[in-house]
Amino acid sequence: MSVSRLVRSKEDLMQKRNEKEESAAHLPVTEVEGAKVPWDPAQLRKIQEHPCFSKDACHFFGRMHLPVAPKCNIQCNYCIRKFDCVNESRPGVTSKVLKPQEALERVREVLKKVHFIKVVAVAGPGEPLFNEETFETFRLVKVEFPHLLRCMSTNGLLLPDRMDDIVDIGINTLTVTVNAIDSAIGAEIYSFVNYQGKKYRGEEGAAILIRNQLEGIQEVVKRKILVKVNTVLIPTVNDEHIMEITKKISELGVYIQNIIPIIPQYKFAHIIPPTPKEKREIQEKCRKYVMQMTHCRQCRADAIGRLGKDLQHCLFSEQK
Ligand code: CLF
Ligand code: SF4
Repeated sequence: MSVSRLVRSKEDLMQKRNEKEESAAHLPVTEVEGAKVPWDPAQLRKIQEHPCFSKDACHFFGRMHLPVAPKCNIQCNYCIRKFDCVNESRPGVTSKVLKPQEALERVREVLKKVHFIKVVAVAGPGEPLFNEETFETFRLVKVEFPHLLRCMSTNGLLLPDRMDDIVDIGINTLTVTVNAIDSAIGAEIYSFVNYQGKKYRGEEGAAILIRNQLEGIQEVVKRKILVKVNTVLIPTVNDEHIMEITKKISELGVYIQNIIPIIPQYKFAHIIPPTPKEKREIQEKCRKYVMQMTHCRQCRADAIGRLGKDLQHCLFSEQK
């Protein structure tokens, strides 16, 4: 890109940013349990540099995932657990797990070479809230790099239990994967839910997961953390249920939704994935209730760089 085009693009971005800030002043106030909760203008300003929460930002700014969370506490029927969590990652990819101190060193090393990283995130390879290393890592990174946005992607089971810790480590943006709000549909999607030392199956397990996801989202929104909901679109299982999910999360004050087409594997290997047209049609309907993300690149749990332009292979040879 020529220098003049780059400058023009940056000016365009600044103008759009100003327009957004202006419109942010008129954003509808979210109601949570009858209380009015406006989106926090400070958080909204910050996400103008978040490549997933702002489509404009994805051309200029990048994110860095720290793969510090190997264990998971549920079993999604579309996930083969030897790979990264597919709720936020490309299937079939395994990231090398780092210890918190190693993750901090990786941030130091990357920031020396790559100056457009604005977000540091934990998105696997398992469930971030089920691994103490996630909290330890964010604590370390927060002290040394307080200016970076802190982002996390979770299945939401432990959200109510870990709320204070989420606030303590200063999470700015949170993604929760919600594939059903009806436990009968959830029972088709999750084989089991492992909660507080006990394994629950069927509708009982799905009901615990859904309750904690919705209660957790509500509490997180109250704490002025911006929430994205990922929803895996599974034809014949939850496709006709997606609008209900979207209406519900709209009531909870979710900022943006990312509808991801299922990649058939494991117990859902027989499912025919939605066509791009089918996905777009559902997004169009859902857009009336919650802003839709259309630029997700289904990153790996160790992705570094701008979306779709990952640098980890060039920076670290073990991440093939
Ligand atoms: Fe990572 Fe996710 Fe945070 Fe982004 S990714 S934890 S919100 S910093 Fe982004 Fe990647 Fe799509 Fe995720 S493009 S898979 S939406
Ligand atoms: Fe797999 Fe993620 Fe589901 Fe856990 S939450 S089973 S890692 S897709």
